[in-house]
Parts: sequence; C-alpha cells; structure tokens
Amino acid sequence: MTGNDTITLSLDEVRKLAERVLTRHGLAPDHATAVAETMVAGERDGCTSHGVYRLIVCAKTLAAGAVAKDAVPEISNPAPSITRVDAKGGYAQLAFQVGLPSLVGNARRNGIAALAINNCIHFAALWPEVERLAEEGLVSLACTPSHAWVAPAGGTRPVFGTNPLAFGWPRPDRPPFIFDFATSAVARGEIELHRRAGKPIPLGWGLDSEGKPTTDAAQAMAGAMQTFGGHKGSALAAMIELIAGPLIGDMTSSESLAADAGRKSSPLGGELIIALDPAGFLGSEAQAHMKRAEALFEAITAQGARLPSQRRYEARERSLKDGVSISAALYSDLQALLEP
Ligand code: NDP
Ligand code: PYC
Repeated sequence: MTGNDTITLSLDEVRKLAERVLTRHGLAPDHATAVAETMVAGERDGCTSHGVYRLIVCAKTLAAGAVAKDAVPEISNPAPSITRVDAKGGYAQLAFQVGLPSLVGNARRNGIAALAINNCIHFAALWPEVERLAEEGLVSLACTPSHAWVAPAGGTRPVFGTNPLAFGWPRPDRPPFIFDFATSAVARGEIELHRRAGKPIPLGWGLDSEGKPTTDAAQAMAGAMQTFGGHKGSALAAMIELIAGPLIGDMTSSESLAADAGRKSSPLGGELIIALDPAGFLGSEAQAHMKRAEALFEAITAQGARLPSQRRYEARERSLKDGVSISAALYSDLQALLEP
C-alpha cells in the first residue's frame, strides 16, 4: 500500500524484499535467510536503525568483497563451558544459530556458559539473540565492538566502536525483560537515518572534526560520536572492546576500522554472549526466586516508568497486525538495489 511519503508492507513482504536484495548481491541462501530475519525483526519492533535500511549497508559490504558470502561457520569447544564459532568472515547471524545449541546445553549443564563468535561481519541489533536465550529460560548478556567511531569521555578522537550491550531476563508467563543499546549516545545507524532525513541531531551525540559539539549528522559521522553517560558509557565501551576483542582473540574497533581499509563496510571482529541458568545457581528454588524479580518490574511500572522492551513489544503487536511503514525514499533506494 502507498501513502504520500510512506509505503506499508506486510512482514512477509519485508522478508521477501530483504532476501531478494541479499541473494541478488550474492549472499548464500542460508545466510540470506538468517540476515533477513534480523532485519524483519528490527522493522517489526520499530528498531529502524537495524531494520531494512541495513540492506543498503549490506549491499555496499557485499559489493566491496568485505564479507564471505557462503562462509560455513565452524564450531569448537575450547573449554567445558565455552563454545567458539569461527564465522570464517561471514555474517554473525548464521554463526549465532550454529553456536546456540552448544551454548544452551553448556549453560544447562554448568550453570554458566559463553559463546565467542570470531571473525564475523556484524551489523545487527543484539536483542534478538538475548530474546532467543530468554525463550530457553536463560539470563544472558551479549556485546560486540564495531568500528572506531566514538571518542572516549574527555577526548575528541574516535577510539571505541558504538559497542552495544544487551541483557535478557526470562519472565514467567510474559515476554522477557530485555535491554539493548549502544554505549555511544545512540547507534551510528540512527545518526545516518537523521542524515538521510535531513534532520539535525541533538547535542551530545557527536563532535565535528575539530572536536566541537555539533548538531549536524554528517559532521558528527566525519568527526567523532560521543559515549552515553559520559565516563560511565566510556568505561563500558572499553570493557566491551576488551571482553569481545582481545579476550576472545578478536579485533578491537580500531583494528576493525583499519582492516576495513576505507571500504566503509560493516565491522569485522567478534561477539561475546554469556548465558546463565537460574537452575544452576538455585536448583529447585529457581522458579520461586525468578518470581521475586516481578516485584522489581512492578515497582518500576507502578510509578509510570516503562520497562526497556515495552515499546518494542507494543510495536511488534501493531506490526504483526498492520504491517510496517517505511519511507517512500528508502523503499525506492531498496528497489534500486534489485536492479541488474
Ligand atoms: P536506544 O538509545 O534507542 O536504546 C535502546 C534501548 O533502551 C532499548 O532496550 C529500549 O527499549 C530502551 N529504552 C529506550 N528508551 C527508554 C525509556 N524511556 N525507558 C526505558 N527503556 C528505554 O538504542 P541505540 O541507538 O543505543 O541502539 C539501537 C540498536 O543498535 C541496538 O539494538 C543495538 O544492538 C544496535 N547496535 C548494534 C551495533 C553493532 O555493532 N552490531 C552497534 C551499535 C548499536 P525499547 O526498544 O522498548 O524502546
Ligand atoms: O548503528 O552503530 C551502529 C552499528 C554499527 C554496526 C552495526 N550497527
């Protein structure tokens, strides 16, 4: 359906469009299915910085030869609770699917387990992964570096990636408690969407090339993005560089940007996912203690504050019923990606 400035698509139409664009650019079908699904999820849940707009980024990354289009992820278990998946230069989504059963099995056996994904191209939101683990009854954390675009608090030159951190907590008879955000003030994708729409960005998101605060999206992208929460976001960004970089034998965001060699492709490197099984900590008392967490959520919502993921679940409900609207300009750019 077409409005003046927007096009409404069913989720199935979004999925087909994403798969067609990805396969048209040479991505193998198993990767295309896995990658498209995360874009559908992003669009469906109103997380547009990681929805179908990412097809433009994928097309550029595929055309630059920066991603292995038919990589076969290789799984190993270097220690009893640790799963490693070498993505072999392919997108992270399929590598996650390959590592998931081992991560879940190890967490159930040992109470805590980790999955290190190495050598992957990563452009995706992390909440689909922690949400998937919550479906298994597991608490989890996920993080990944990206490209060095973000200045440390007090500095003016990029060192960190936008380094997202996601957390998932299963809830009895309800969707899980999930948060997932960049440790920069906002994801770079959000700044790019402002640039595309010709909209200014709020102060606090970025600095221009001379280190001065700017409201110009293009200048912030050319200069340096800022961390959220000053020194606190800066420390978390550093932690993510370390635990999803050197700790798992993979790249920091600076190394990823250097490896990109100016191609402007998606980040290359690793991701760390940690899963905790309440039953491993609590045995037969797990359910009773997990129920106690509900009082915490109630104390938040009872005063009119909202839980992270609440907006996303509401958006999901609407999208499942009515489909999603994307701007006519973006739709036209996506159609252009299908041209020979
Ligand atoms: P936001 O700053 O929008 O923060 C998103 C999180 O905060 C969501 O969990 C959101 O819940 C929650 N939230 C927002 N507002 C409120 C509120 N008022 N009260 C309670 N909770 C709130 O997102 P970012 O721009 O930082 O990140 C967007 C996405 O980008 C993430 O999914 C992240 O994984 C992805 N990303 C990926 C990168 C990569 O390298 N792969 C790099 C950087 C980011 P809700 O969804 O319900 O609004
Ligand atoms: O939006 O910051 C971002 C981002 C980086 C890599 C994937 N998304």
